[in-house]
Amino acid sequence: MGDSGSIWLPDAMSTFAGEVDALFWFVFWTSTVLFVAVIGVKIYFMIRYRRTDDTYVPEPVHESKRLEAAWIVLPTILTLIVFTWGFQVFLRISSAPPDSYDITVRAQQWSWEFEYAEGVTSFSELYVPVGRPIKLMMSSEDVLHSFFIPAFRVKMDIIPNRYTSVWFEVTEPGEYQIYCTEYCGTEHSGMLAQVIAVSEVDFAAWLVSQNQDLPPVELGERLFEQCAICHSTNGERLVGPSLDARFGTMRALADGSTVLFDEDYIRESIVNPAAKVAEGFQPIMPAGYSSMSAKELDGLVAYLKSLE
Ligand code: HEC
Ligand SMILES: [Cu+2]
Repeated sequence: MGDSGSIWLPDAMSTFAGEVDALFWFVFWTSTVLFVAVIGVKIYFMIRYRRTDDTYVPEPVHESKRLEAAWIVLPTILTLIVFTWGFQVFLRISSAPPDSYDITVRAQQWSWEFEYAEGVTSFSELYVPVGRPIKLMMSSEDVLHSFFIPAFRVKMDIIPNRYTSVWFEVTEPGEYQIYCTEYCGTEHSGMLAQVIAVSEVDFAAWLVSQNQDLPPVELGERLFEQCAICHSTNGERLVGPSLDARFGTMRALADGSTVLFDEDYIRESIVNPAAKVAEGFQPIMPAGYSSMSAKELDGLVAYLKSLE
């Protein structure tokens, strides 16, 4: 996280973040000046015209055309400035440059999946090259989520059955926090990811390294990042059961029966989680993993098998 921003705003690390901030400060300071002026005059009048004598009857006040014109014209000008300025910034933020690099974002309770043009996918880390516009096409596999990168001044709802998109261009290499900012269930606050912004060269190298065939256990370990919000591998009970040292043991199921925790059971638990529900847990594991490739499933099975 860029922690060196002011207490008001985090560091501005995208090309348009400065424009958003400028507008924010304009609205902030005009509001502050108006607030102080209105309250100040009010307090002055309260004291100046307070009732000091029970018999005193003040002169009736008559309208002042000049004053009325002023408080109609000035706020109108101010709101028009904020509107035209805001609309310009809004247009710039909402239309990605045509030469953007596309990344697909899939949100799911409670993890992020990023898929790059080259067919590479990553979980919980969004790699991007610095100095190049990045466009994200985002969708949800289940409920409402919202994608938020404070340092880039980027925020957009992610809605089931519909695409939304944002774009940004990062100005400096570094790591920046991604949040989900739409309450989406128990582990909503843990639905986090990092932007890893690196140079063009490093990004290309990263893509190549990801494209290499990984040994099954390593592939499984990487895929497991999306499961880790619900499954620990150290015995800790999260939303789902811990998955270490399970292989070859008997599992108690909610319907009172038992099942051997073997390759078949792992596979079935992933592609059809509702088929056998572990005792003491809610059947809330997402059904979306049924679209995993055979290779990915093999990797996950190999990884879970390898856990001591
Ligand atoms: C949203 C939370 C959630 C996510 C994400 C999730 N699971 Fe689960 N999973 C559960 C819950 C809850 C159970 C227990 C209930 C059941 O059996 O359906 C479970 C059960 C399992 C079981 C059976 C465990 C046992 O001890 O019987 C396996 C294996 C499993 N999950 C693997 C995975 C893998 C692999 C992933 C990632 C690809 C994953 N899960 C993602 C919640 C989740
Ligand atoms: Cu969410």
